[in-house]
Amino acid sequence: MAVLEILQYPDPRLRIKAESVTQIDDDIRKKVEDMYETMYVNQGVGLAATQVNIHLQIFTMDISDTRDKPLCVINPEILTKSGMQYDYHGCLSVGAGLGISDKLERAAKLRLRGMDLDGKIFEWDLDELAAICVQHEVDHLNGILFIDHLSRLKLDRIRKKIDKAQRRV
Ligand code: GNR
Ligand code: NI
Repeated sequence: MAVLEILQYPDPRLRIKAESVTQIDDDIRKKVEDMYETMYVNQGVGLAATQVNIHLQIFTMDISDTRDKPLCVINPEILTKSGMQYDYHGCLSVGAGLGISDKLERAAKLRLRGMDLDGKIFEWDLDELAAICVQHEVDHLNGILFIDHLSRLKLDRIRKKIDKAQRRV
C-alpha cells in the first residue's frame, strides 16, 4: 500500500471528469488499497480518485466512528435525492490543514447505485453524513469542488486564505 499525494485547489487536474471503470483487475484493487491508506492517513471521511490524480469513477468512504469500515464505490450513480440538510463541508483538496469549511445545502437522503470490488452491483439508501459524503465525492468525480457551490464572497474569502498560506511556504 502507498499513501498518495492529494491534489490541492486550484490544481486544474481536480477539474478532470472521471471515466467509468470497465473491468476490475489487480490494478484497480491496488489503486483502491492506496486510496484507503491515503484516506485514513489524512483522516478523511471520504476520498475520490480524482483527488489522487486517478481519473476513474471510484471513491472510498468510512463513516464509522471506529474508522474500521472502509467502503469502496465504483461507477457511483445517485438514483434519487430527497429532502435537504444544511451542514458544514470540508475537503482534503481545499486548503488542507487550514481548517477551511463552510455550510452547504445538500439532499438529506439519497439512493446510491454502485459496484463493489467483486463487480457486484448494489443499491444503498443513505442519509446524514453518508449522504453528504456521497454527494461530495460524486461531485469530485465530475470535477466539482464544494467551494463551487458557495457565493462569490465566500469563495473570495477562502481563496485569500489559501493564497496567504501558500505565500508563506
Ligand atoms: O473528510 C472529509 N470530511 C467531510 C466533511 C463534511 C463534508 C464532506 C467531507 S468529505 C472530506 C474528505 C474529502 O475531501 N473528500 O473528498
Ligand atoms: Ni473533497
